[in-house]
Amino acid sequence: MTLFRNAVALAACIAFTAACSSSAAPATSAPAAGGGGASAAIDISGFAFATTALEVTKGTTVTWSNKDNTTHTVSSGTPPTKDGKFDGQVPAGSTFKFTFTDAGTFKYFCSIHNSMTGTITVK
Ligand SMILES: [Cu+2]
Repeated sequence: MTLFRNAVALAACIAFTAACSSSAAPATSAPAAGGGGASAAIDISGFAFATTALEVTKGTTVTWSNKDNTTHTVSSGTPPTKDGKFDGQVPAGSTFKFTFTDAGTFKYFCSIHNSMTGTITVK
């Protein structure tokens, strides 16, 4: 009887541990290897990137938030040519994230509205 009860307690403990560790994982975003794990945010509003020139450190994750009622894209390159480094479609109310792991100057634009441009400088 005691043995059975211990087995139940052990099973409950394992289940709890598993549930606990799986729910804890997404709560904090672990920094990518070699990165600083910093974050930055850019709003997309009024058919423009609110911050057109942003300087970040290597490993920073930039999140673009589309506040407009239409879809935009965050496409690396200069209009109208994408260079393929990143290319996110951002529906109204949605976000796009990209982590900059290499130093350099990264120009981007909206491939739907080519007048929308921005630059991320990674140091
Ligand atoms: Cu757009």
